[in-house]
Amino acid sequence: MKERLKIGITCYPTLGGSGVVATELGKLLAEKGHEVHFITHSMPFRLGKFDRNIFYHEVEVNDYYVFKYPPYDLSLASKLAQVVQLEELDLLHVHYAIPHAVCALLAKQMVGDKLKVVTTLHGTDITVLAQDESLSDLIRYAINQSDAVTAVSKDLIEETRRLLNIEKHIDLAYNFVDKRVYFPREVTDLRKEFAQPDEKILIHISNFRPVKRVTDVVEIFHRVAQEIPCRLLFVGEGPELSKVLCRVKELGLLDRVTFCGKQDDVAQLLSLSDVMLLPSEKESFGLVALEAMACGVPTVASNTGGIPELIVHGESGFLADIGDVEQMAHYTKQLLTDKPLYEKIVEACLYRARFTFCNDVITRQYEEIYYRVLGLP
Ligand code: GMT
Repeated sequence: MKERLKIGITCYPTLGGSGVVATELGKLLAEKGHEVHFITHSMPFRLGKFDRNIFYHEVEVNDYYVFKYPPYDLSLASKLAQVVQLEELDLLHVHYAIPHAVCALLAKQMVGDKLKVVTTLHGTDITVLAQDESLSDLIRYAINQSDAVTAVSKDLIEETRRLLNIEKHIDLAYNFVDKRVYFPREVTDLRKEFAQPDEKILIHISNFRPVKRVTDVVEIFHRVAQEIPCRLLFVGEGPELSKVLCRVKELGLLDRVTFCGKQDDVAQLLSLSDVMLLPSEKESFGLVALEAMACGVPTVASNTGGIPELIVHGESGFLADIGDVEQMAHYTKQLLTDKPLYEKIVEACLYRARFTFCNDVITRQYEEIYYRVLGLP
């Protein structure tokens, strides 16, 4: 093994693709022998079992009475600096430019230049926040001052350059899945709890934010269910949930739709599904579609952001214009009725998840970036 590194990781530790990627990466780095310190406001939800190479440092926010807003960012910067010094960390890998990269840069100013900062952009920090003029200069600063910046798709790299007028090199590091966790599980008994043997299962997993266009999922399902016996599983929750529930009721679909709420172990639910629906307005990568792929479930998605880099239209899933629920329903029906096509696409999904977006390849890529910024051979 090359030199063992001491790495600090900061992310949003609650549900969400960026938190999942950051946590899984940390676990894989620890498995490879590196010492990994998570520095977050709460325990990352996928951290799981004890590992002697993994440490967790909780950021506590001081809610002093003169503060109108408790200063989380300052508490984080201060905690980062403390942990770096105490544990002699080599680098901080922060997920999201705002506020995490800014906090890491402040910590670097406090402890000295020897500390390196690697920033990973996940999407909304650019596609939403960078459009806000009150933040764009700060995001540009965070990116330009980081020792290395990575983004989860080529599309996100281009968008970052375009929106922020940035020339700095940005490394492409796609999201990944751990093939030991995401694989087609044996779920015959569990499947019986959701559908009859002759029924197909469609699934949607998200945080139900407007950007996910979850009501489109209902529209697609409505069209498919008119021709094919099927059921729909919703996993996750968020601001659009009540709107979605209303539409399900309006269309008289309540008895065919299951709301599973937030779930940790989605590999099981994916494995019992036939098609994943992801009609998002924007998706810098679409981790959930990769998780589905790895479980042998093709996705019908919108042709937006980084999704076409993950799903090759007609080969490993299907893509349609944003909001084109007719076309998405058409592709879903095609998948559910054309068995040879379905099997061919499932095989392509499994191959792509296992060999292109797999944990070994991407973890190695991140390690190379770490060694590069630290000037290690
Ligand atoms: O999609 C979300 O709403 C959550 C968000 C996050 O920060 O976790 O997801 C972003 O990062 C994921 C991991 O890199 C990507 O797979 C998602 O596509 C991206 N979401 C958007 O771009 C809307």
